[in-house]
Amino acid sequence: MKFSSGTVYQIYPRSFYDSNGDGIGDIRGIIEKLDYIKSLGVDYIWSTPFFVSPQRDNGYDIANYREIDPRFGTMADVEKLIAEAGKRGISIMMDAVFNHTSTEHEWFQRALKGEEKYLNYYIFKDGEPDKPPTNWVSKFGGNAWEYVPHLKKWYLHLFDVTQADLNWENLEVREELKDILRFWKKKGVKGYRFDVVNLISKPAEFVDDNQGDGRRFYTDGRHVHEFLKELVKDSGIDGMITVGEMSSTSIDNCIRYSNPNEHELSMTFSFHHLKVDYKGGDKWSLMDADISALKKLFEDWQVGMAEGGGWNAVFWCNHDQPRAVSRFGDDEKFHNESAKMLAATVHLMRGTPYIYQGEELGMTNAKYTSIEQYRDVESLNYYKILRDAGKSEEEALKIIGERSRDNGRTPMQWSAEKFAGFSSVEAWISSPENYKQFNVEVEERDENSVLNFYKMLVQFRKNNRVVQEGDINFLERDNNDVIAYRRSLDGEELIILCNYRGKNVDLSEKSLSEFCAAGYKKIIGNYENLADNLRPYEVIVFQK
Ligand code: TEU
Ligand code: CA
Repeated sequence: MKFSSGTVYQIYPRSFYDSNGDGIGDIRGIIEKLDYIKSLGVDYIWSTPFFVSPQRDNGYDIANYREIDPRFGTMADVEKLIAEAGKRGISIMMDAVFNHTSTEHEWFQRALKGEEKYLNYYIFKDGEPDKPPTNWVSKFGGNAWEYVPHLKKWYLHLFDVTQADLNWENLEVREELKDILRFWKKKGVKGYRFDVVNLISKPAEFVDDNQGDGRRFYTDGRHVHEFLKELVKDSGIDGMITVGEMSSTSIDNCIRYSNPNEHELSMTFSFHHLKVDYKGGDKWSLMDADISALKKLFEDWQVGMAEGGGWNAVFWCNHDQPRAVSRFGDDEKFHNESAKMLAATVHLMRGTPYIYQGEELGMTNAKYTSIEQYRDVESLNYYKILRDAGKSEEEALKIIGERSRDNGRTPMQWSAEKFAGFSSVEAWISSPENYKQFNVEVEERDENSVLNFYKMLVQFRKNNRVVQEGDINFLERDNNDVIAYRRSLDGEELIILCNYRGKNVDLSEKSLSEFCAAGYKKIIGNYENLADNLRPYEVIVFQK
């Protein structure tokens, strides 16, 4: 199902609102804040996992798919969340982490005991302790295989060593996963977000990758489309809102994943546009964002997916990403302007927009000064890898400071009070100082706030078919400072002009006064009046 009129709000429960004063956000915390979420105008909540887990990867290491981690609450709380959200016209999407389980999951524990059935649930290979089956690299650093001495076998983990990859070739595994979807559907969940779902189909042969880290052998793998079709059909979730998280994918594959005729998913998250500041493609090498590359990627994906009948999830932020305003905007001098400009860039595109908690406030990166402040397993692993590679403490901290996933995991900023109004005690992870400036209480009162701009964008999409259904084509294609596009439907037209620089820039195709002379009217913007050219981080939406 194509979902063009609405918006999804992503919640990271651990950092959303702590209802019982233990410093960790929880399900009851979400329930308490449902009226706030409703005030945003969103239709769906996607919550990241709250299932039983040792929390090595903050819940993406699931030990039981049908039980709630007591840190977050109880099954009764989740049922109440679904019901209370429903009363407010909001549906819940569940996070389905099906590429791997925690090694504490019963299946893996039974595999460790040597039970044949469960050994086949995972990807175990016979071998010697000093020679992993392949040279593939884990996404969190180090080799992707772990040796189990008493079994004389290695198991594959594309992520943390405690996240063992499931063997999707095994029909029994696929049946288990369908059952989990049915279980949650019965509970009233209305959609699913599938974690790294394009990595589920591994190759027939496991061989070394002499060109890369192994990803070319399992990304968009040989049976992935088949597996998805089967999963969706058999579990009876076709017609629900589903989104697949696609790692290092291609437009062609995403068209197949999301074209309604294929009966796989409603839409796909892709990440190429969030790598334009990776030097040489390496997340841990810093450079300024390449705006020309960003613009080219937006165009390729927006136009390419439209041509193939695919559907994008459009977004900047999630719990794995640094904050967009710190990364592509200016989170000090032009905080308000750049946060709004970035929001407009994606919310008016063709696709379903996602807002990640706090993004609507213009929340910034964490701005930590010591490695002790970090919590994420990936950041801690890479800090060590960078230090071992000879980087000074200062250099390593600068890199982690820009790239850490913890930048997106600081507590939601509810007010200027102590602990940002998130909790009555110190949170599991600390807040940037600027929570006193950027928070719900302050921004609800300020008509000009980033928060109110987001609310306006959500309503604007709801009320304008041209945003939902319109064609898209890109303008100012050779302009390195500006991202611009046109949406059009049945004679209606919108022009979106976004300045990605902290200075005044000129348009090259048509000036602002020429737009006005041609009968275009400015209907949205982050500066009051029109000037001769685009001011720092200015966005203008013209309508005709
Ligand atoms: O993310 C997949 C993923 O590839 C990212 O974590 C990636 O490693 C990151 O953007 C840094 O490069 C999903 C979840 O969103 C993430 O939180 C989990 O850690 C991961 O899967 C494993 O389940
Ligand atoms: Ca709590």
